[in-house]
Amino acid sequence: MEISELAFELGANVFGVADLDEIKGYPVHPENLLEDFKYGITIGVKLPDSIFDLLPESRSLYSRYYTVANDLLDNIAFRLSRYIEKEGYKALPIPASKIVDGLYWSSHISHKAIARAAGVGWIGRSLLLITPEFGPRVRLASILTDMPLEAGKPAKNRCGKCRECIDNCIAKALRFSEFEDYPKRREEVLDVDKCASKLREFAADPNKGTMVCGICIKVCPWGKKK
Ligand code: B12
Repeated sequence: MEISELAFELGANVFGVADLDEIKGYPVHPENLLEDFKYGITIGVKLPDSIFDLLPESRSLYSRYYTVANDLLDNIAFRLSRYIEKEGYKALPIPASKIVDGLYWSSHISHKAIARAAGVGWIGRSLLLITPEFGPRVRLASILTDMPLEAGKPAKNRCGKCRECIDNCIAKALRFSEFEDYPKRREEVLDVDKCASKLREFAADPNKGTMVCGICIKVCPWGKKK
């Protein structure tokens, strides 16, 4: 069985492979994280459209399925890693949503960087990974491996003149910036503090309890029913 077939069987809705040379220079943690690995597998699960279409009223629902999606992604990444090891290769699953302490709102590696390099989508003006099929309505995880796989080609930005995310961000945290593949600095596009404080506001609400907002996801035309 192909590893992509197994991923879809386990519940993934998006699958791709990136040659890690494509993200050479990206600040990973720890620094030698990529040493043993040649490829980055990207997996994504799609959240139900209604969760986003009914925002902001549905934010407590989004809060619950945000966690369900993370758990499913971590489960799929865990089981794919076992499959890769049984095939005699190395595999390191990276959790869907883990902020590494001490790093300014960063993690071990950027799932979006791997997904873009794999060609499953592009980095949009919301700074989110936009897929042609589901827009940004997917959550991501990654598996690093030395298993010989066929890598995809990085995807080009297809946001065009659209700025729905920027104009509708309730924290006014998004800035307009012209970039083809990805902004050299995250801060060119996203005021992290403004976004994070809005998320903290929602997380403080007992009916929600997790750092979710979702408006930049809701308004993206690529995610809306065609
Ligand atoms: C820390 C974090 C946050 C922080 C900081 C945001 C940020 N973008 O860094 C805060 C709390 C603000 C946040 C907010 C949100 N987050 Co968040 N977050 C993360 C987390 C845990 C780490 C991200 C990280 O390391 N950032 C560091 C910066 C530098 O990298 P980056 O933003 O990931 O992407 C940059 C690089 O990839 C770069 N790049 C791409 N290719 C290459 C190649 C090279 C060589 C280089 C140098 C750079 C580069 O381009 C990107 C833009 O600069 C990731 C999970 C993960 N491990 O990736 C989830 C993640 C990015 N978040 C996610 C989501 C959904 C959100 C929210 C919508 C929350 C919500 N659910 O309502 C908001 C949206 C904010 C926005 N519009 O970006 C999803 C995005 C899914 C998607 N389709 O894109 C992720 C992937 C979680 C998941 N498992 O799906 N988040």
